[in-house]
Amino acid sequence: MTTTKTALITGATSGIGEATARLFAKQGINLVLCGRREHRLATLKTELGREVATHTLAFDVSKKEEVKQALDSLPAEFQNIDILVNNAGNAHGLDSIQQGNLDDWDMMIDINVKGLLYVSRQIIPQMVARGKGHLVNIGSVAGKEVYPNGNVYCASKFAVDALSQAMRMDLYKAGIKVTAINPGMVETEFSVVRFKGDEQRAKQVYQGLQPLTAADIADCIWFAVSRPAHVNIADMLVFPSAQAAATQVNRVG
Ligand code: NDP
Ligand code: 8X3
Repeated sequence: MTTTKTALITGATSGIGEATARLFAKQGINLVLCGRREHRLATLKTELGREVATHTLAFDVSKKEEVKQALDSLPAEFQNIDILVNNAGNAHGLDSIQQGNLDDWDMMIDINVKGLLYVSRQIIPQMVARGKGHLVNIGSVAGKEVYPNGNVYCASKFAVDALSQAMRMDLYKAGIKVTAINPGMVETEFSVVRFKGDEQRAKQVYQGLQPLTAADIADCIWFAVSRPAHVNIADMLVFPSAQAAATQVNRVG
């Protein structure tokens, strides 16, 4: 007998999270979609709700009380989360350590690290109680190596890398898999957010190469979560073919 699974995806309103929601819906996975932009959540609910049961939750992952309130409000049929995709996150700024903006630093640590922890802490106990579940943490090449001016963003993703390893150690005996997916350059809203809405500067990041798409990373996430029960994809580092390391990018033209 096959039972329908339910996935909770943070940062489902754009980029990698949205692409993952679309792919999961095609695969018949019921969805809890999270993000702050309510109009985008509503649109996704209308669209994907035609394919699978879909619930949306608008909250800021960096606000402890909001996280608790939102996740406590899940209707009974969405309370058993089989797959948690910890994807919400962004870079804010690309400044040297001596010129960094403290508010940018707070956001990156609060969202990328503390947000991932708050959501995970709320969801993991029901996985432990049921003896099964799968956490997919979206890290980055920036969590494997640092690059100039990447400082605090890299630190936040190194923390995600550490937490993925630590979660695996704490949870494997409870029957829970933990996967880290670490993308290189993916063209999403990521660089627009990093450069505070400067679309021209964001475009330049991907000039002269074919970057990954959000759908490429959704494919990797789906690969990881669709393995047989005895297989855990622990860690994936995924580059566009034109990238070999954080600072090694082959641009043409
Ligand atoms: P996008 O900017 O397209 O998506 C970011 C998502 O995170 C949005 O859905 C946004 O939703 C959500 N989010 C941001 N801040 C918060 C918050 N405080 N509370 C709740 N949700 C939040 O970027 P990507 O899809 O590229 O990024 C997704 C993940 O992938 C991030 O963790 C990023 O670090 C990682 N990554 C991206 C790479 C890239 O090159 N693009 C490479 C490696 C890793 P909303 O604004 O509605 O809240
Ligand atoms: C996002 C990719 O290269 O800006 O994590 O760190 S990068």
